[in-house]
Amino acid sequence: MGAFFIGRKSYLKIMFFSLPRHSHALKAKFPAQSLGNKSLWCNMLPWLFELEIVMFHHVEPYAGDPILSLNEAFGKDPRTDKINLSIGIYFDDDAKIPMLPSVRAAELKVVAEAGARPYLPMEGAANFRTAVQHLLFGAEHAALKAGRVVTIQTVGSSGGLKVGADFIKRYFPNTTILVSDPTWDNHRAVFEGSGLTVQTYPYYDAATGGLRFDAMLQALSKAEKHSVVLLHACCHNPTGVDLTDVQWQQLLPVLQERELIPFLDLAYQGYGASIAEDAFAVRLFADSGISFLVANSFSKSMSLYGERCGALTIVCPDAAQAVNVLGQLKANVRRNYSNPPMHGGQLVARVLTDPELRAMWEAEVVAMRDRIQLMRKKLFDVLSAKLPGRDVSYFLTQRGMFSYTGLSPEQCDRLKEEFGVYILRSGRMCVAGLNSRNVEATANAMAAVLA
Ligand code: KET
Repeated sequence: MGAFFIGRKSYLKIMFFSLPRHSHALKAKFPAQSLGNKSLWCNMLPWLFELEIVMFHHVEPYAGDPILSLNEAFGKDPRTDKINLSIGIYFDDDAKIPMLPSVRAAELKVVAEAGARPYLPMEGAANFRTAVQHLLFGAEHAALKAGRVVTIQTVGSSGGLKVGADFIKRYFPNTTILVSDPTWDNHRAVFEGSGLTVQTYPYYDAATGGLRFDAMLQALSKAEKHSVVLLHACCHNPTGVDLTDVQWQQLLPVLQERELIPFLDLAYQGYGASIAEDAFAVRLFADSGISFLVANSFSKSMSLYGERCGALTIVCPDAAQAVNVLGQLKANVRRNYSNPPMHGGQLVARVLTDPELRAMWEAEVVAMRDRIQLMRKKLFDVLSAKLPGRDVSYFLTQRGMFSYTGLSPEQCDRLKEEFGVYILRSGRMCVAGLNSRNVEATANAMAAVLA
């Protein structure tokens, strides 16, 4: 008998609860003829004990997510003057997540008309999918007319990225996905989670706060054929540094020449220049005839974070391939979560297709974008007055919700601990969390840690 000791209580617990539960495994491991053997019981107990007590002993602790965990820490911070610039959420000037009037009006109509709640198809609601295609490409785009574009409704654009990543892994199993250096932290997690190899291409220039465009082109011109290139269509996360239209045009032939597969992430449509202009890369690529993927989101543009409204679109070479691609996307959805939820997508479809609500929404997006711009300007004014030797003009040139402040992780920690100002340890600040009451305090805190 091995050295295995067990208390009377545990022994009884195991006999009563574990034996019946594991009877199949028990019969296989200890054949009936050995039941008369005394030592059987001594062998069986540690085995049962292991099944019961140490089943998940190899499960390691989760270190947490750099964005979501910081946002949770903010929620628990008891200080009343704390400032949340961590997560990519647009807050209004009262530090509230807005319920956009256009979306609210759409919701009242949708709820008034709502009937039974059947399952949606695997690919989502038809009216949502068509509305998304028109938003991305313009209603009259030749690629839509040719039937070579497929769109599925997904659980946020995160869901779109994940379904797209699984699709890539299945049909280009040995390919590499190239992401910008740096990128949204979750890109790497999603793509590695699908079994893909993730590498980076040069992007952000820490010296100038701008783009290393030549280095980016050079790296991509050497990439392996059929590598996937993740590109932020607008409002780059975390840097706020975007390609100009001319740079997108210069990038296109490199992608074509190397037969690379672009995967556009369009999570901030409307926060850059305008709803249409922010889709410039999507439309340019579709015009060119190349095949590519787009994951887009309504979390930020319609302030519908918790409704999880997004889509995955794949532009294919022709209509016949599009049919098969759509079929495989549906199969992927079926084996993951079966079909998307209904409510949020119907709000989005209503806002996009009702002319009055659409006009309201477009004006609301302009107001959100303008307010962020105003905060950028205020931050710049205070900081440049306080730190005359330091160039903080990047706050004015970077676009969208984020700016890369260049603060070190230790300076970010100090901001949080001493001043209650939460920005990511990478130095990313969500400018959309600033308002007329906290912008000055933020600038003062930044000046203090930078001095
Ligand atoms: N892409 C990018 C570039 C992105 O910043 C986000 C969210 C998403 C996709 C996912 O959005 P969804 O709600 O799934 O459609 N970013 C913010 C929130 C987060 O990390 O989940 C952020 O960076 O703070």
